[in-house]
Amino acid sequence: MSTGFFGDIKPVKYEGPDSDNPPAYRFYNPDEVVMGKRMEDHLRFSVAYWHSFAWPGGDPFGGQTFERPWFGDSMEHARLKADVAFEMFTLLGVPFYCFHDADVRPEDATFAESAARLDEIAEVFAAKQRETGVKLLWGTANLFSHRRFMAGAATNPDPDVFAYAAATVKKCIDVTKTLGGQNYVLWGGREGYETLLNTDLKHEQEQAGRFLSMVVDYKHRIGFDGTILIEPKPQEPTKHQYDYDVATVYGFLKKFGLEKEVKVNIEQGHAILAGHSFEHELALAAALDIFGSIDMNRNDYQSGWDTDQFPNNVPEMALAYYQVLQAGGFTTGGTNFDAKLRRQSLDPQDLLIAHVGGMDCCARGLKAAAKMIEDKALSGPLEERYAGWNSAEAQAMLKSERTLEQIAERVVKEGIEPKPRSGRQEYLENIVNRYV
Ligand code: 3MF
Ligand code: MG
Repeated sequence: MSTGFFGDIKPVKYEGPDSDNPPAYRFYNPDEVVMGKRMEDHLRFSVAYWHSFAWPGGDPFGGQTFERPWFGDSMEHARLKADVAFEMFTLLGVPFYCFHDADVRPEDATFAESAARLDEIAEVFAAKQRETGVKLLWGTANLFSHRRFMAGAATNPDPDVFAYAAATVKKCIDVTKTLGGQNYVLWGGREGYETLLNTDLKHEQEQAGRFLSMVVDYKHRIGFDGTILIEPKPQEPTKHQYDYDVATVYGFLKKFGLEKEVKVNIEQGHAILAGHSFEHELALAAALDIFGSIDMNRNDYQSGWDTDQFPNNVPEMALAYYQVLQAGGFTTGGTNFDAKLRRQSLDPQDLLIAHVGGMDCCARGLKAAAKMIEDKALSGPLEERYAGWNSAEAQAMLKSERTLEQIAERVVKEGIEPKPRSGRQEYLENIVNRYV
């Protein structure tokens, strides 16, 4: 039965580019086949529970702007929130959702009571998943909002907080597994520091390594076959976060021997905060074989902080999906909108419209990327640029069949003088322009 929150709106449908009905898909057509696969199976859209249903609309200068009938601290509120959330997933026709423990139920007085409340809501979710066919893309624990985590969770100077965080993550993995979640995400919002003056960086790195190793052990012990994902972010809320970017996470995983066990959930806005482009982070993760999933939300380029806006820059998104497709596409991952409304967007319809627009932009980006791949628009020139490496002698250098001295000798003997060739950047940029 409908909660009535969204009025008498019908499920959002694909109506084609010419539709002027606001809640309609103009480009996202779930059944349309792109590069041999349905769009829905390529994009694997997911709604983030927290921004849409738990965030009150505050900013650093002001509090709540949204008035929602499910705001409150009781389990009744939590159940109403679940009703409205699944109503929205169904209206949008998204296949997945994601949540933190703290988004879905209020905490209780003790750890055990809070865990019991989580189980109670998980039962509600399980029934709704069966009823609607919506699935869990990933579960996660909120180890950053409560004051107990102010100095970190796994990297807290207090071992009791480390233990509390471990118990919380164990519980959240259990619930994620019960709900058939396809991944489990760890984002270390407080895993970092405010000042080195009070921080034993080496000790905290060891704590983080031990923590993650236990998570991976546990996953295998209980037979959870989802992917463990780390979500990099350089700073905010802490001044420096240990999971700074993809390269930093990879170094950390290598150090603790976890590079085959853990992948990354890359967020567009976090990539920008780290001084990279989104496509850089995606390409690097693919090259390192740790690409997992994406959070498709942008920052305002002027504000310099994490504004978590719905995506709307199709040319940028085309380059991102180009990397996703080049990496072979998603396996357990997907496109999660870790995006929130602007705090003046008060109406229930705004929630729908925001997701519809984001999904349409993703569809356009995906289609442009697929066309570039099918036409070998970029891969052709790329192959040509590296073609010299196909020669037997070049391969011998790569495959450690030559020493530095042997190479030096050949350079002299053959009188090798390299001839610079154009990188053709503007030519390639113009090619991309034809697709977006
Ligand atoms: C913060 C984020 C987080 C993560 C979430 C799951 C609150 O910038 O992006 O959202 O996505 O904690 O890891
Ligand atoms: Mg995120």
